[in-house]
Amino acid sequence: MRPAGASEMMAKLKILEFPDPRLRTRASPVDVVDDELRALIGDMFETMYDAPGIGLAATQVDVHKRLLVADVSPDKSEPHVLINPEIIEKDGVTVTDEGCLSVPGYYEEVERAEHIRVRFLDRNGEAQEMEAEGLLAVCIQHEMDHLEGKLFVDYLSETKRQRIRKKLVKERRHAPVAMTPGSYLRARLASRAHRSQRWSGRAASPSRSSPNPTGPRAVARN
Ligand code: GNR
Ligand code: NI
Repeated sequence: MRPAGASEMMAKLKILEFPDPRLRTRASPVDVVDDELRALIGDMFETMYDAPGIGLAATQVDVHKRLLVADVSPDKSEPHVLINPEIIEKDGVTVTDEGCLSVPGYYEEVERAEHIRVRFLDRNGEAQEMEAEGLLAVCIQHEMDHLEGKLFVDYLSETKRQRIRKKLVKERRHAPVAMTPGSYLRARLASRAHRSQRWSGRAASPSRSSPNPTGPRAVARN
C-alpha cells in the first residue's frame, strides 16, 4: 500500500512529441509488478487525465516498459491498466479519426480491428483477459503500437507524415525551453556579462541596440 498522502506525491510527467527519436524505442516486458511500478501507473493516469487523453503508453513518458493506461469514459470512471499486453484475438475493421498526445493538434483516419481480446497483467501482477470493442479497442491498439515504437502517423502517406513533422518541429522552435540547472547558470552568467558590458559603455552588437528601451530583444513571432 502507498503511504497516506500518496496522491499528493503523484506527478505529471512530460510527454515526448513526434519526431522525438525516443518514441521509436521498442519497450521491454515488465518483469516485476511492484510499488514502484504502481507509482508510475499513478503518475501516468494523472498525466493522461490532465492532458486530457483517453490512453497513455509508458513509451510516451520515456519509460520503455510494456505498460499502458486507458480510460475512454467521459467521467474518469473506467481506468484500465494493461501490463505486458498481447492481442490474442481480433476481428472486424473500424476507421477512427485518431489523435495522439505525442502528435498534438493532428487528427487523421486510421483503420484498426473493431474487436479485440487482450491478455495482460493487472496492477497486482495477476494474469487477466479482456474483450474490447469500439473506442477502447482502438485506444488499446494505438497504445500497443507505442510500445513497439509505432505512431498513428506511420499509417499515413509519407507526404502527410512529413508535413506534420515539419509543422511540429517549427512549432517547437517557438516553445519555451525547459531550463536545466546548468543552462540556468549559463544564462545568468551570460546576462550578467551582457549587462556589465552595457554599463562599461562598450555597446553590444548593433542588433541588440534597439530604440525601444523596454524590449530590446523582443522578436515578432508568427
Ligand atoms: O487521447 C487520445 N485520443 C485518441 C483518439 C482516437 C484514437 C486514439 C487516441 S489515443 C490518444 C492519447 C494517446 O496519444 N495515447 O497514446
Ligand atoms: Ni498516442
